[in-house]
Amino acid sequence: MAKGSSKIVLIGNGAVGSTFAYTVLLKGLANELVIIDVNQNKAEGDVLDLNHGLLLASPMKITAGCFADCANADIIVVTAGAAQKEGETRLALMNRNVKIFESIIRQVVQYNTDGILLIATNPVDILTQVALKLSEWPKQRVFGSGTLLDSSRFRYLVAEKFGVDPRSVHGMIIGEHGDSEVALWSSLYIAGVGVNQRQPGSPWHLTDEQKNEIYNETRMAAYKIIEKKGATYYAIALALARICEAILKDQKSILPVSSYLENYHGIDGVCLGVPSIVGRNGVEQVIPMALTIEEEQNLQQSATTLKKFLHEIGF
Ligand code: 6V0
Repeated sequence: MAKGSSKIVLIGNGAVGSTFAYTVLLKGLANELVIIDVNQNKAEGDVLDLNHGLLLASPMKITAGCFADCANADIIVVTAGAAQKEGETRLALMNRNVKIFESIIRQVVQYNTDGILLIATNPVDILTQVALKLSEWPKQRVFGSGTLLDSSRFRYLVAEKFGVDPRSVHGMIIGEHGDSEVALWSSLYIAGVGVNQRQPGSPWHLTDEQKNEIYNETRMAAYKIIEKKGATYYAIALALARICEAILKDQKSILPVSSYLENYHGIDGVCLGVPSIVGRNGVEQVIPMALTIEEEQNLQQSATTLKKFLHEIGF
C-alpha cells in the first residue's frame, strides 16, 4: 500500500458488515474499501448504493471484490458467518463459524502477508484464536473486537443512571465477549472518583442491586436486541470503525480488544478482551490492570470456559 493511503477489505456483508461499510463511508476512514461476500449480488448492490452517496460523503474507492483483493489491504475485517439465532448462545455458533473461517482465512493469507486481521464474527474470542492459528500471523496482527462493544453498552448504561455523557464515564468490561464477561466495578470512574469509593446515599453511588442490573443488561443486550429485531449491527459497526481508526491513524488508543494472552493475570494461551494499545502495528501492548481478587478470578474463569471450547474444536 502506498504511503498515506489506506485499504480496508470487508469479508461478510450481512447486517454487521454492510453497516460497517456505511460507517467507513460516513467517517471517510479509508481510501479504499473492498467488500467480499458469498452473496455477490448483495455485495454489488451495496457497493452501488454506497457509491451513489460518495458526492455527499468523503471521496473513496468502494468495490465488490474477491480474495485476491486482500493484497495490500491494511486491515481485513471479518464479519462473515452465521448470525446468532434467537436464544442461541455465542458459543453454540462456534462450530458453524469455524468451518467458514477455515475457508476464509486460508484464502486471505494466500494474498496478504502483512495486514491486520480484525475479527467480529461470534463467538469472537474463539474465532480470533482460530484465525490466529490458521493464519500463522503474529498475535499483534490478529485480534477481535473483544469487549469494546460491551464496554460501550456498559458506559452508556452507567451514564444513563447518572444522567451524564457516556464519554465522561470511565470503565470497562473485559474477558469473553458474552456470557462470562467481567464488569470492572473497581475501576469505574466518574469525575476522577471511583464509583466504589462513593458513600452509600451519595448520588454517585451504585448499590449492589443497581450494579447487578447494569451488568445483566450489558451482558444480555445482544439477546434482547436480537429478540426484538433479529440482529445487532449499529453499535458493533461503530466499534469496528473505532478500532480501524485507531489502527490507520496510529492513535495508540487503549481499547479492550481480544488478542492472544500470555502470562496475563495468570492467563495463558487464550484470546480475551483486555485493555490494549491499538495502533499501526495492531495490538502493540496488552496492559495489565489493577483487579480485585474477585475480578481476577472471574477473568480467569472466563479464560477457562473458552479454553474448554477451544480444546473441543482442536484449537
Ligand atoms: P448476517 O447478516 O447473517 O451476515 C453474515 C454474512 O456473512 C452474510 O452476508 C453471508 O453471506 C456472509 N458469509 C457467510 N459465509 C461467507 C464466506 N465464506 N465468505 C464470505 N461471506 C460469507 O450476520 P450479521 O451481519 O448479523 O452478523 C455477523 C457476525 O457478527 C455474527 O457472527 C454475529 O454474531 C457477529 N456479531 C459480533 C458482534 C461483536 O461484538 N463481535 C456484535 C454483533 C454481531
